[in-house]
Amino acid sequence: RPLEPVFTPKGDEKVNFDVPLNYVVDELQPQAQGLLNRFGGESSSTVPVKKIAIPDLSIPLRLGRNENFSVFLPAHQEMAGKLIEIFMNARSVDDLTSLAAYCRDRINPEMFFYAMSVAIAHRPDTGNVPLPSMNEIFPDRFVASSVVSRARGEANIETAGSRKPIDIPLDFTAASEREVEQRVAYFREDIGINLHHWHWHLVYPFNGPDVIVRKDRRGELFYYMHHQIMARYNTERLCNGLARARPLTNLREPIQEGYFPKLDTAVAARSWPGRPRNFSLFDLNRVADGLVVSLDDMERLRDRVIEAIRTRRVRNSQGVTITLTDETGIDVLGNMIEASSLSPNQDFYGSLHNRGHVIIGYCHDPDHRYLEPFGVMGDSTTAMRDPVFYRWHSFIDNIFTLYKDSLQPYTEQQLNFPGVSLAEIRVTTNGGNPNTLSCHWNKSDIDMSRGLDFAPRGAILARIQHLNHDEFTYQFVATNKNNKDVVGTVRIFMAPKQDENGRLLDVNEQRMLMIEMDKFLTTLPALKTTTIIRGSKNSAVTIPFESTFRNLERSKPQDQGGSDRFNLCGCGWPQHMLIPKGNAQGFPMDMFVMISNYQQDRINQPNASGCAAGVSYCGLRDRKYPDARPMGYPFDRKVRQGARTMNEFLTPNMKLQPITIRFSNIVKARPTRKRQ
Ligand code: CUO
Repeated sequence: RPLEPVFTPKGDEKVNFDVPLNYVVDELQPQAQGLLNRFGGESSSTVPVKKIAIPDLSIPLRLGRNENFSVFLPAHQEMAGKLIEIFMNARSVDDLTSLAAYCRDRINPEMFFYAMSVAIAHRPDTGNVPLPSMNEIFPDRFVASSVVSRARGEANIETAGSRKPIDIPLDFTAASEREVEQRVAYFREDIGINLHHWHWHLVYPFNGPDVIVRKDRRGELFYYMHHQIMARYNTERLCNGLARARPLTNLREPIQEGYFPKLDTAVAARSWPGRPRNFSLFDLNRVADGLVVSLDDMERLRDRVIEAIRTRRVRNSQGVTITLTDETGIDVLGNMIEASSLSPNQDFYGSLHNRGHVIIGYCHDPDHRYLEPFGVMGDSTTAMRDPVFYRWHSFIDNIFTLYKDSLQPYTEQQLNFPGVSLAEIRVTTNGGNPNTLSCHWNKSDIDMSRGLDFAPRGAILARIQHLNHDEFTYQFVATNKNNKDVVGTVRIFMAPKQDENGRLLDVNEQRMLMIEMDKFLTTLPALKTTTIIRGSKNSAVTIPFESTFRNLERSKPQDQGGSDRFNLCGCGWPQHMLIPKGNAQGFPMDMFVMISNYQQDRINQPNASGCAAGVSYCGLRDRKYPDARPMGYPFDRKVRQGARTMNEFLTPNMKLQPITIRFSNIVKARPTRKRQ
């Protein structure tokens, strides 16, 4: 039975956890009874915490309380894996609560938060328990250190009701405009995008007990979700007059792009290291972190993976050769390249992608002589802030493309949906020109109070400037000439028309930049022409605005639609970043719509329980990926020979429409409500 949250505090209600005395850490034992009495007296309700036999925590306790934690480090993975297993094995939610109370002040806070979040996201009895928002617990991973210290100051001077939000202007990021990469900092440093990425890796851990790793098409989803990040980022670059990201193919060439994060870690009380321009990668020799990996090793792993793709044959860990088939090859490669524990042979193919994150994340101190922690590339909460993330993932994506391009292109017959045709497609915004979308800035608040130690109670808001767009509506006119009703899957994508030099993109280049916008089912009545209408907010790619920024709904109780219920849906592209920024003149793109035959798309399974937002990039909890086609279909393979343009690629059930995205450099107001 899904569990209701243990308690739902209203506003600033103080809840006391009645913890067994021996759970209090040794340093506080002398004052333990006094402390428990004091906090117990302040609270309006009490949650009893059961006393249980505590399992052996020696492995997770190996990481100090004040060290940085990252799942990319093999040693940390092992410790977190053990802790996840302990949390997964708790016999009941009461036992889990008890374990949490015991571990909270003992285990490294970041590892505790990660392992507990993974357990809550995967246990059958915690399906309805909201996960706390990462940006509230560890705001230092999302906003500059100076903002965090101003927040602390504000909290100490002003009482909860009279605190003003700390305004963070847009240019308050990691670089000045002298750095051209700064033009897309609004994307790289967006809180919603970074939260999505962290959440994705939480839902799809690459290591740990089998029940949390073994998921339907997880390797393919690793490929597809990151491929979509690349398509989106490259489109943003083109909007801003920048060339598409260059793949980091040559590990021995200095990395032109530098990055200095301006973040401090509260846990380790240190700054995140930066990387100067034109810095080089080195062999890693950090024995304490369990990381000994050379550039030679990386090249060897790359060559082995490419050889497997070229021959379509993979050597598994038992020495048996397995074939990469059209159906499952991409899934095997995703697990092998990332790598996850589902890799057919980690000894031989290694962990190309993950090692890349750490070799880049440690390039400032490759042999640990300065005792420096990893840079932002070493952690999934922060990696997307750094321009080099996209160069690395462009390289990884190219390897997947090498494989995908070796498959037979879809034939016209495979792509068509006999009897179904699309006559007209368009998008409209309220009061705007048809087929013109509009972007602008918004300001929204995040609450940092839970992440500030020793701060007085009550909300402390940071007011963030971020991209947003006017909501829009799709309208498609479709005809079904069959003499029976049919169900179709509507697949919506869009891509830029021109490259960085203003030339029209070749059809296969444009295909690689196709951003998924939405996917949904529609019934087309027999022998009729139908108008299909769909709102942009319903996108299968995104999660609602309130999942990222909570100021609008925060004060409503959960049963009246308050935002806590959205926490369940933490994985998903943020709604405010659904469309690229465009530009002042109007950025030209092609919108593509296809209606495919649901009979060939369907997966027979019970409906999803609970949250189904953000499904395209995140899948469904405890279910198969709800679309039988390869992810990215119909653009995952090269277009067939003879189709030289996107228009020539179309079959009657598809349609292309030029659209424009216009950007206004203004901050539009959003209504805000104060948290009570
Ligand atoms: Cu998501 Cu490289 O996998 O960051």
